[in-house]
Amino acid sequence: MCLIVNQYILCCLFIKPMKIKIALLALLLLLFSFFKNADYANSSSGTPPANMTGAPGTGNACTSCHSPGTGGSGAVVVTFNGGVNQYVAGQTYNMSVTVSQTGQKRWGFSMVARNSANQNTGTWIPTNIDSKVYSSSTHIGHKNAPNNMPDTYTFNFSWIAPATAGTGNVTFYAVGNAANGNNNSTGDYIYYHTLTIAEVVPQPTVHIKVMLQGAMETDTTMTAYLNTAGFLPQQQPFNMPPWNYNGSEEVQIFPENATDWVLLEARNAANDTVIAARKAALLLTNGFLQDANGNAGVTFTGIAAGNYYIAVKHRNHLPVITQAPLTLPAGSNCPPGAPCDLTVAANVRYGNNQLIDLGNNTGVMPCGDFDHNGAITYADYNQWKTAISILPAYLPEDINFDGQVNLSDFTTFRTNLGRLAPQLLR
Ligand SMILES: [Ca+2]
Ligand SMILES: [Ca+2]
Repeated sequence: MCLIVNQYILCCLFIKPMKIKIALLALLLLLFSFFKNADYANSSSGTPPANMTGAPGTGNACTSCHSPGTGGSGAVVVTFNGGVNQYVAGQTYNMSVTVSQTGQKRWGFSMVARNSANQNTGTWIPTNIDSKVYSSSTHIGHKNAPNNMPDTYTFNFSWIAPATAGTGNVTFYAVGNAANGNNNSTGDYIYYHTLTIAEVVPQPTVHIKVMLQGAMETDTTMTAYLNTAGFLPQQQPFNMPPWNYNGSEEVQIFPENATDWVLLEARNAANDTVIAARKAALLLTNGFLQDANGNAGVTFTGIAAGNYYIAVKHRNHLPVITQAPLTLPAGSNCPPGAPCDLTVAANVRYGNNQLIDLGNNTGVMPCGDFDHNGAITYADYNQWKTAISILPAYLPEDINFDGQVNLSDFTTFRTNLGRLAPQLLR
């Protein structure tokens, strides 16, 4: 007598009694093999097995079960970010995997993302019921392999790039199965595809507008006298207490409209006492800033794109800080009145107390903090008094930017006695 179970033919006719145990054992082995195979096919259509993506160190073992496996006319194609194969740390991207082969109708895939050290990187996010994350979140693959979809099928999902910058190139290793949907592992074809994407490290540039009370030449313009007179230092001047900033910012030829140097701080959005980065930059007569290299705006190094409070410090004016964190990079300019416009009191922390309103909707940073301690006091007055009559130069006590220290500086200074910067800037 013979039994036909799947592709197996089990015969037990004419078996002698002493061979019954052996025959039963053989039958059990065949049944085990059948159920194991059936279970495997079933589980693979539910979720693909791990480590079969073709990534280095893993097997291309889909073809060990699916046959013929190779030699098909189809393909699997990984698409990242609409074909823009670049990413920024921490950002979320749309991805897809398309498996195709004319005549086939059931579809599966599995994929990993690896850095240049072949370590899994980033985070998979399924966005549809046809895909799932598995194998300790390292893989994304099909869920209940879609069936009765002729010729091609596309899986869509998302991938979140690693949180911090510096990962570099990331390679996606994908395997696709173009199956015939016969509920068995026969008649299926396996394809592989790798796609490498490059990391882009954004330039966290900010565009800020500020005005210095002592430098105002008109209601809306500051003087460039210290520049035209040749007094501006070519190297940034904040390499002394209390700033102790050792940046290498240097200008060979100043733009004609340079007023002075300022020091910017990017502060942590979750804790505004934490300084994430600093940069010295040039303040122009129209209130905008530019980097020492001539580029518009101020570009920080060593920090990722994101949200930061921005503080602006000057050698003899009280510092200010933005009311809210700004998102960096921040476009190509600072539109009038936007949160980056620190001539508007509403955009400055305690702005109505910190800025001096010139009466034309322009708020300016108060002058007179000669000793740079964030407070305008009699200590500043005493310092000014002893600085009178020295030769013209780049002087902390020269608050009206004419290169000299005399009564004209005191006239402006005395009205500011008692003013304080916010505690976190002192
Ligand atoms: Ca002071
Ligand atoms: Ca002066």
